Amino acid sequence: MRTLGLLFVFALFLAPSALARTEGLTLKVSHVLEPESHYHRGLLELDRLLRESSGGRMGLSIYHSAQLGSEKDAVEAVLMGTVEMTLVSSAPLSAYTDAFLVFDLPFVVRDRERLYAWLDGHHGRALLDSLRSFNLVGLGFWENGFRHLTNSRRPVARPEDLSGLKIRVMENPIHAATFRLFGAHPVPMPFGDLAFALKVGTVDGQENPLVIIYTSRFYESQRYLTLTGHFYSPAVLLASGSLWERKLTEEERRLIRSCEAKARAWERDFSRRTEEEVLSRLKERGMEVIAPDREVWMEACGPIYSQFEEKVGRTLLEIFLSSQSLSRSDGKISQ
Ligand code: EAX
Repeated sequence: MRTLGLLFVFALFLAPSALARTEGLTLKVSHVLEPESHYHRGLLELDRLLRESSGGRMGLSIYHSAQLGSEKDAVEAVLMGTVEMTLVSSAPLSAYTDAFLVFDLPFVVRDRERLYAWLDGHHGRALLDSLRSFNLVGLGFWENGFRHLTNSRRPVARPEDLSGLKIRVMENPIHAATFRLFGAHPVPMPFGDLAFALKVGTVDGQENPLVIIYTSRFYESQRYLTLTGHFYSPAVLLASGSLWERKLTEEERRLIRSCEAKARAWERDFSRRTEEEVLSRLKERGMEVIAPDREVWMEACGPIYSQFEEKVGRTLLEIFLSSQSLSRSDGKISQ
């Protein structure tokens, strides 16, 4: 009896939250995209996997369409512990760790498989772990995708066609600088304000993966689509450090990690699989699609690399480029 009592006290000490928890655990997770988006579908898959493997004890409640604020707000809420998780593009994380800027360089990602290998290996893990000092737990890199350009004014085939156009960019220094080199007026703005800004003409264009252009119905105000693929955005699934350390048991953390890995693979696959279908739907909705000479765009933004290499970190940049089989000469990168 005494041993049993001691064991019980010991178990309480080891796993206070699980024993104290009489009800299931529903984790609040936010994102800024629409319910048909790859983010939302991937999170639904994570919810399904969590429920299935926890026997219904654990699940997600998903807040979409920036209901809980912009990506910047969402990261802050997770850091403060008021929201448990968020799925955001990696671009806003450069406000915390400069190293995230490496993905924001134009044309730095050419091959998804090579990128996934880097993100899922020790380099990616180290990057996610650098967020721990901000009370953020980076669970894994999901996919936002290759970004393409849309506008309401004219067919854009070369950077000079952008001259005088106001293009919304993410709140990220490399994105703004790149569009300045392309000759546009970059306008940094949170995603939640974008659809309205396009509709009323505050900006003439924007850039995002095809799945977002479709699910956020940007085709309603944007006639021209240029398949530049100038940036690739990874997405990061973040959990609050307070949740992770204080509210979850070891077993629950293990379960979340294993479901996250499966949902991540599912979401990447979904994102890739639907790209072609989404492009044909955008054409059906009346978008004029331009396939530009990408070399010309690469040339135009070459100076960005030397401009930002110190901020990104020279060593990190070299390691990343060589992992992607890219090399740099005269400030330009090539395969
Ligand atoms: O993470 O802001 C953007 O354009 C992003 O693609 C979006 O927030 C998804």
